[in-house]
Amino acid sequence: MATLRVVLGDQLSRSLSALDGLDRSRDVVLMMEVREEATYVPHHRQKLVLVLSAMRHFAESLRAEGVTVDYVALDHPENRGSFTQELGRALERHQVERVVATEPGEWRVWEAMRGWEEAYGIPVKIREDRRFLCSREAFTTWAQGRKALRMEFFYREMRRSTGWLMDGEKPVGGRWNYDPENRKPLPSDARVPPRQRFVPDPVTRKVMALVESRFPDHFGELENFGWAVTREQALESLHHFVTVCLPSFGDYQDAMRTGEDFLFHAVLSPYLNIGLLEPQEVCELALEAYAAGSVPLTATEGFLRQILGWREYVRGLYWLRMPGYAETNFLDARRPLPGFFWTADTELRCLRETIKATRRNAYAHHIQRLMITGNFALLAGLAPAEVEAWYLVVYADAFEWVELPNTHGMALHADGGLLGSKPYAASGAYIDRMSDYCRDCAFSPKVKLGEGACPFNYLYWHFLSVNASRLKGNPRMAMPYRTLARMTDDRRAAIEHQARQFLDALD
Ligand code: FAD
Ligand code: DLZ
Repeated sequence: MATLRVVLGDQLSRSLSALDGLDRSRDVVLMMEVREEATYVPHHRQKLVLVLSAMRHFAESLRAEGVTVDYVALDHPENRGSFTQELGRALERHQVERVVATEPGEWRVWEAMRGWEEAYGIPVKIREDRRFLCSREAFTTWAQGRKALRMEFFYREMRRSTGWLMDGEKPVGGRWNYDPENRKPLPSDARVPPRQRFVPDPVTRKVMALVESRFPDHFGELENFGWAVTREQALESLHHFVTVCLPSFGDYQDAMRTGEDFLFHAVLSPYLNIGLLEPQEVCELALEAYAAGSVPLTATEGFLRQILGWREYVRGLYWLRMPGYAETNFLDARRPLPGFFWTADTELRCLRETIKATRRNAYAHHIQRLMITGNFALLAGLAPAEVEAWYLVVYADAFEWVELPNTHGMALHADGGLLGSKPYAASGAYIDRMSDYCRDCAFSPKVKLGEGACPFNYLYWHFLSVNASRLKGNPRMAMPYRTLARMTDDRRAAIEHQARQFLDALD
């Protein structure tokens, strides 16, 4: 039976279920560059280049195996601009009896895909995406009947089922989680290894020119483009990370330093998310390094937790709760996104540096995303939908299944605590402890109120104050609310006044 096999831009894995049973003599693999995917949000230009160049390289690698690939380029004169429309046009070109695809990563595309069979009157088989360590079905089973869907308990189940870092029924080292050891500030004399960059080859350069000409107004610098665009390059990055950075990853996971955009982080999320790497092989390589004695347990566990724990958990949650998940707004946050999220034109140095790095690299590490831009959005009461759209635009690794739970749930607490037991709200003291941003800032984290006070300080108390009816009953918030209650009325009024002035100026 001749089959048309659809491969999307984040499905660039040879092991993809849509390619199971591929018959080289009859089947056709369809890959489509379409305008709708580049513009449903105006992605960072580096993300566009990464996805399109990696797609083109993947198509070449299939062709080198003797597979027939029908590749529709973005600038093909007849390109109709969307997956559904392009599938229709492809079905006019090919005599096939069925279409096979792998379930997509985003709800939006899933809905479109489910309409294909009816739209074109041809059998469409949508197969499971097996590239995750926990299937959607297994996550649903785990979630059934639970009051709280905490990541930590999910992660323990995943440790048990994979046997990774397990000593029989017990976690290796006697603890499940070494998070408290993963929060050291970076010593001022610490040396950070340089990052690998891959010089753009002719395929990438051609895509860069295409993106420059078609999407000149999209956010982000392109000159720095150095992402891996092939599986071989992504594997090189993985090995570099495990041998050079992973040993220090655990200690400095939460640290931030001006000009050090990557520190000891993996910088592998874009490759995992588009399929150039698979989570299993990434975890296994880290575990091998641990077994060989070259990486400490704290770093290995810390890293494993991110991939086996957080990454699988947010994906499970996304599919469990969509489409309603995106609609909640527990804190009733409504303020529009300030313009400086795009321009970096702000006096707050932590925000300025994080946004500049984001523009430069289409990357910021987790703590910058959560505790700088995310924390500000939370404290300032920015509207979840606007913040989520920003996160989906600006990072090379941004796909809704992973971006939305992290932004809506973890950073903004807009899901009312489904993902996190309390909001990740912090004042300037946290930023000062974990970074060097405060050093040359126009504001001081030591000044709580009045002239020169760090806005994170008074916004923090203002946030608690305006959300008291929603958060005061949370046992994990008891301590800050007790502190707030001990403040004099005058002090509370002064906080309110300064916070209002600051927020009004944002508007
Ligand atoms: P490391 O810190 O080195 O971690 C290793 C790997 O673990 C990552 O490559 C990633 O695959 C996985 N991982 C770590 N933390 C998470 C997490 N919280 N959720 C899911 N996977 C995780 N990650 C994305 O992949 N895409 C997104 O669009 C995205 N948006 C985010 C938005 C916000 C507001 C926040 C707070 C986090 C977001 N994250 C997102 C999670 C995390 O910040 C990134 O995965 C991480 O920064 C990627 O950099 P890295 O590869 O150097 O990761
Ligand atoms: C992100 C992206 C972009 C920018 N362009 C394309 C494209 O032209 N063709 C394609 O197949 N995929 C692209 N992607 C990735 C898709 O947006 C992704 O496959 C869906 O969001 C489903 O997860």
